[in-house]
Amino acid sequence: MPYNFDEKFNNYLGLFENGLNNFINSLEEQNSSTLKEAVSYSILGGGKRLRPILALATAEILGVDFDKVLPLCIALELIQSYSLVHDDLPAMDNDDYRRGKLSTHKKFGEAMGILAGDAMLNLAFESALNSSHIDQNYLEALRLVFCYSGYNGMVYGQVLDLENEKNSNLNEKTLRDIYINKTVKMFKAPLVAVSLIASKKHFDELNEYGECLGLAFQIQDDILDVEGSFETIGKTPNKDQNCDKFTSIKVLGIDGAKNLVKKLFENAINAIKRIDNNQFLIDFAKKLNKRKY
Ligand code: GRG
Repeated sequence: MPYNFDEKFNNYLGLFENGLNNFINSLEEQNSSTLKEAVSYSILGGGKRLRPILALATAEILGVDFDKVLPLCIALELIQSYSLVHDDLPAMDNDDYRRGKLSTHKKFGEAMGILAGDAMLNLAFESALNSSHIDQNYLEALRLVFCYSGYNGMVYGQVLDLENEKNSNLNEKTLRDIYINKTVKMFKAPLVAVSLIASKKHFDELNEYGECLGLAFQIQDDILDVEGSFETIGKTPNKDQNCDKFTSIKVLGIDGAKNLVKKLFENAINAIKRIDNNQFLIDFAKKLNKRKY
């Protein structure tokens, strides 16, 4: 069959959504249905599913069976969704909308927002370990995912982000540190975790691709905050601007930020050109470069 990006994307998406729906449907019915409702609300319907799609595409490139990585894909999306639920809480970014609908705490109350997020993180462990293919490589992949999403990754990035929100002396180095931890590591995780499952095959190329892609994605997020609308981004626009938050726009200006995004996507493509069967990941970067949400 001739290669077609949209078709391939939708195949990966279908595979992932099917696995995720099965996982959520299989959650035990409890005396109170609230937790399942809040978890389902937070993870189903909405979300671009970029990280699981990157994992599935990498699996195909490296010749790893999809059923080996699907539990990890579900774990990645549970972590992604919990982080957004917690990020929207009043104590953090305080946003009433996410993925085009009321944020979880607005729908279910603040305590349920916290608890649904906690449950999703734990469900991520359950999903990741619910595999019949657990070997040393797989355990290394899991260790990396939980490292990149936690103390030495996304959670640390969120701490830096909160601590530096109002820091007008913030320099480029600290900003990069925030972005690498808050955003980039969760982009690298699906790529390099699958490489670890495949005995580190093409680790460096995938790592470099993920780093450029993640950084470009975060700077785009800063641009979309300024230029996007609620209808396109599905959350409150101008949030950073209104809070006078220190972002890449402050350091580079809007045109400088756009130029850097372009350069980073080029670098991502150059990195992945060094491996075979790269067309989907090249096109993925090109598509992301044009994103409006
Ligand atoms: C609360 C521990 C904790 C961490 C929060 C993810 C995050 C860290 C904050 C959310 C706000 C933000 C701008 C994060 C940077 C990464 C980012 C742009 C996430 C949104 O990813 P998308 O666009 O979201 O892939 P969907 O909804 O498509 O999954």
